Amino acid sequence: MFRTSLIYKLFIVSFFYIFTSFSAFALTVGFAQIGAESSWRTAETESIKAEAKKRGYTLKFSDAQQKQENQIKAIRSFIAQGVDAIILAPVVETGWERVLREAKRANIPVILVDRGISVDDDSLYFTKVASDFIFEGRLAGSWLAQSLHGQGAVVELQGSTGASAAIDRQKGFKEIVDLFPKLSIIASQNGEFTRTKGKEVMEAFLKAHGEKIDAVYAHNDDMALGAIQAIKDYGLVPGEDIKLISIDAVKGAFEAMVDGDLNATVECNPLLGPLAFDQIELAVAGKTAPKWVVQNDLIHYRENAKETIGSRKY
Ligand code: GZL
Repeated sequence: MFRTSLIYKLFIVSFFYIFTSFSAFALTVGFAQIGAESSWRTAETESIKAEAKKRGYTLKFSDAQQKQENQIKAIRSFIAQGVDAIILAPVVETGWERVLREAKRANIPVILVDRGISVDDDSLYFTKVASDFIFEGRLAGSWLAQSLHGQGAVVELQGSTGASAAIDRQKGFKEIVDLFPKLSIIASQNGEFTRTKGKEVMEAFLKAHGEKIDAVYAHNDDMALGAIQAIKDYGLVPGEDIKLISIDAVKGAFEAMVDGDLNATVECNPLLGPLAFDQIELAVAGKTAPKWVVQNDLIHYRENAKETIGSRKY
């Protein structure tokens, strides 16, 4: 009697173990990515693809080429395919209610990564895994105010219009600049988070304001690298004649700091794969998560770029 009940219990436990591991193995996840506009974005995509592979999940990937309508189409396709969860990096903050209601009706949890959305009903997404962009803007503003001794003319290269990263990085930076009456943002324009557009916009700023410009605030490193090229073409020395601070802390930014062209960059970790899939596992297990899983950021300086560049993971 005793032996049979022990064997019976062992059978139940092992069956449960096999079933749960197979059910985790069988997870299929749809990832609606924005595009490949920056090296940060590429690093994020690689992190999510690598984590799916590591956990044995099937990942259906869609590159929206920066268009919200393509992301919405991808989400609808994931719903039709009956995926277990959806990862969305929302290109802009607004216009998601309808399609997220469709995902909710289909009982498919949506995990936001890297950017946020503005919806009245936050049950439309499970959680958001992202940095605090207002904090990043404040950090950049504080460094620049200190570096310029509280006075000077700043030009701003904004990220793509409507993106929460651009909206909040601008908000946080302006909060600090407004504390210094002699520090002003003399020009601010959309550089689309790309190197090419960042160079173009900086060329226009230099044409209009030339040597009046004391500093550049770029919402991401790729635009800052474009601005550096424009400053060199104009005949000025980036990092000296015009100081530059940007956000992301990608490898290219560290190389520019080692060369002396970029003064500082605020980290915005793109390696969101592990955290994103942890949230998916909570969601499919019927558990809850905070509405925002915050990535912490810090600032990196030209002065110590040489000793830190070797340890960078992206
Ligand atoms: C930030 C992300 C931004 C990066 C840019 O989470 O949305 O988009 O800062 C990227 O490099 O293009």
